[in-house]
Amino acid sequence: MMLRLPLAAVVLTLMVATTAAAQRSPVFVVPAPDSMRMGDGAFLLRDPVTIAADLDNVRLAEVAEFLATILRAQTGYAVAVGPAGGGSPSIVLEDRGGDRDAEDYELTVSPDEIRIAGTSARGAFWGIQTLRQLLPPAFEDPVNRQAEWPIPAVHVRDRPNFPWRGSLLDVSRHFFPVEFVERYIDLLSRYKMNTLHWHLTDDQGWRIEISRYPRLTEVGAWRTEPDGSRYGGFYTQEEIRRVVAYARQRNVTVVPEIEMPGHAQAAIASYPELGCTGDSVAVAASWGVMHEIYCPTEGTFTFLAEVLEEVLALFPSPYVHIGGDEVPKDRWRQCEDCQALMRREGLADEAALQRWFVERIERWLHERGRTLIGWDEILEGGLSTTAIVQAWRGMEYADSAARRGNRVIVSPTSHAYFDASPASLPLSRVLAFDPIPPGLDSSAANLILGGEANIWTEYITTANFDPMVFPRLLGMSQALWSGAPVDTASWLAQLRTREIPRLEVIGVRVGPEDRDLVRLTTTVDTSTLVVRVAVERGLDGIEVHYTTDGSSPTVESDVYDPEMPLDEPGTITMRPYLDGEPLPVTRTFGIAHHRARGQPISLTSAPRPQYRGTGSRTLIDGILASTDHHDGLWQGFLGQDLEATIDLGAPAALDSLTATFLHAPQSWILLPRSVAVWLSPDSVSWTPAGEVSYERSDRSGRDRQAFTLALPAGVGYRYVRVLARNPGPLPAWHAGAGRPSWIFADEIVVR
Ligand code: TNX
Repeated sequence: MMLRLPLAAVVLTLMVATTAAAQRSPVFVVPAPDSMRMGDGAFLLRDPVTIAADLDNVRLAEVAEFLATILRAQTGYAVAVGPAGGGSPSIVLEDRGGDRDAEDYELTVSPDEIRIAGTSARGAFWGIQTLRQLLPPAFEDPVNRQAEWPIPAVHVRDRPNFPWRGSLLDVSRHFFPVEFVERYIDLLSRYKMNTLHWHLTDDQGWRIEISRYPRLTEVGAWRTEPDGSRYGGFYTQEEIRRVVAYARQRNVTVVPEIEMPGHAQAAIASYPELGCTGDSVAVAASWGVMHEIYCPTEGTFTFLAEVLEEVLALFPSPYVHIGGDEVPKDRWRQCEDCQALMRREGLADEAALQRWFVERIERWLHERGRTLIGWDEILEGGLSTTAIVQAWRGMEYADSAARRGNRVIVSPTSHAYFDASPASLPLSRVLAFDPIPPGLDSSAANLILGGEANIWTEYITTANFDPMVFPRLLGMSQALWSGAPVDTASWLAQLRTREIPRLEVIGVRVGPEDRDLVRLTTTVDTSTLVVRVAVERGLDGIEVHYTTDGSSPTVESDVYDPEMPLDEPGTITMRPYLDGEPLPVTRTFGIAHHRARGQPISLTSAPRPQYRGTGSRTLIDGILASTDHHDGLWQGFLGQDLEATIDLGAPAALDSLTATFLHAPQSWILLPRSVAVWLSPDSVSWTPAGEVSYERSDRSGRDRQAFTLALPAGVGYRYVRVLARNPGPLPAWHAGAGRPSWIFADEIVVR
């Protein structure tokens, strides 16, 4: 006999506060300012715009003109720059007359006015770069025209943590045209990176015109590639002046690097007498460390001084980089004159000869008011403390340079070599970069000037430059400007939704983000119901740590072995780490044991092919999905109901049934209108067991919603049928109004 059950229609209205979206700051600035407080309302930028600044202050007038040029180009409005004091300007720029090199600024946007005040004009300039990021990405679109652009009211006080925030660009291994270099300088400047370290000479090409030595660019700028083709290029002095001026307008100092005594084969190919053998050599056409190095003769020093004289005339930078890295000494060892020189000068070995070489150049530069920078090899055998060391081989070199009293620029291979693929140097690791070696006392730490992102270009050309440099450059900017650490996952998420879209509008082809680099996929063995997580590695050296208590895994947590079966009930959280740094790809799922787990199930309509979950048994496989509808554990149905029939194998006394669905309206995923359940002893006669629905008023958010029904106690049923009704077309308020809704179903737990 059939027991008739009353239809339990439960309607609950859940008032879920719209959380995350409303609470997050309406602005996201890279690098994060020191302090940022939102105000009320917004300033409406509209035609015409007036910018007021003290025009007698040459640098400030130039900064004002820079802003005016951008505003004209992006808005089409009439933008006038006028003297301070008169009328009611839209934007006021101020130089508070402090230290000329000070980079701090204050930016106040209120509904009536925008005010940018720098301790110096240099600081005020950075305020402009912050202001640009308060505008939406669409502002960067050169053809988009709007009658007004609202800028949210905000008060920003900001200053950099490190004074040296640079990027090396190697133009020797591959050549980058002037326009490309300028574009990069513009991008550096947007993120408050203040130094372009221009690596102009190396074995594979000499790229700077030197009037006194024309063969450097007639011969040294060109190489014959293994396929016989000619490759090369160089910058004329006029082009170099243009780049330097372009950079100065953007607060970027261009520091030239003229490599010596090693990485000099292109120069020696041009003037063989600069080498120790006098033999003619070709400009190098392969990568690596070459043996041809400058011979320390008087002729070489005359050449270097004459080259550097022209370099100093072109670059107002107080710093000149002379390389100094990777100097094989065999040519010096085999050279009679070198050995004689060493005896004369009392130099014990070739390393001491290199020190002598660098000291001589250092003195020469010092007399001309310039500071020498060299790679950390210049530390070997002693070095004047007026020189700056650029540590690249590791943090320990930064540590020893600072301890002996030299100022240091830090760009270790571990964090700053953007020629490494994003898979081996992910953005999250760049973001975690701290140029101060651990354990350094504070007086030595003060000698750490900052760092650089090194773009060595053996394998980087204009074609793949963007994805190799972006978004990692933004991580470097954040690491060097903002002292306080950020929450990696939320910074990366905001970067993705707010700043990467801007870069894309600007035309930067942004490379892979960290979350694209590791994939964790959950599989289940349909017969044993053992779960495994496959770790698909784009990266070497990943360790996945996991917890089973719902907590977030740390490096101390257990390491997951992909062979390890997971079948104990509980919550499993996995998080990959690369060299101790977490990657933003956490995976959470639950394992539940229940009556229906692993039993035969049939569906009247199939899920969409891209959302099949773990296969035909997804809804009873014992794995509980996360809130990510792409996690491979959900089944998605588009515009259709879900109807599932489960065979429990034998009649059983049942207690409750819980079916879980995803609420993610912004992904067009709504909850089912209702979930109804029927029970049957024989799959022929069906008894309704109840129906449940939840009405959600929130139009955003993302969470799992369990639909639970109490089942009649004391009666044995073998078959269970669940019908989840699709809510129909997306409602009027939805961006996709009228289009079909998705419903996403996970486990049907029967107890
Ligand atoms: C080492 S870093 C070099 C460069 C190469 C780079 C490739 C440094 C001072 N020297 O010559 O381009 O490795 O990663």
